[in-house]
Amino acid sequence: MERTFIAIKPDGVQRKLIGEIIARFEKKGYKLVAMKYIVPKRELAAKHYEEHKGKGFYEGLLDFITSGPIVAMVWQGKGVIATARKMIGQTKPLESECGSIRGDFGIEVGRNIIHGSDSLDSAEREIGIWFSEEEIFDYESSLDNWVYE
Ligand code: DAT
Ligand code: MG
Repeated sequence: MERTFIAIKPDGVQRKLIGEIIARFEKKGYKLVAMKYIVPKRELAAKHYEEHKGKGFYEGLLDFITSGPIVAMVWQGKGVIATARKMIGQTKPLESECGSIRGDFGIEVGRNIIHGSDSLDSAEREIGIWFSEEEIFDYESSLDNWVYE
């Protein structure tokens, strides 16, 4: 089953959006299979955002993502990578649809609340950076038959 890496960034935590965000993914029908609450080390953040190395916002992005606790998660389910990106919205919150997380709760690109993997390759890469196999729990849920036909 498909998996994606989702992180509630320091602004999302400070803004008390942890419960709201987790509830949206739960209510959609996706399964939380891994979660940790951490202040990321700069080395970890740099690995996560290595595709942006050299860009003007890169150092500031690392400063921000390492500035406080974040909620790192793996969510599992059919189509979860693309659907999570829809649920999250566009990179710039002001360009995000209302109803999406960034569209509903954010204004600035540097305070856009949440991260989500953008492809199968990045999902696999990011999950591998943040979690070991033993930290991911693919359990059976009695709700599975009510979510999937
Ligand atoms: P996304 O998080 O939607 O995948 P991205 O991968 O292009 O967006 O960029 C990663 C993060 O970097 C993004 O969530 C916020 C920050 N960022 C991107 N573009 C930026 C810009 N032009 N100015 C400031 N921060 C930016
Ligand atoms: Mg990205």
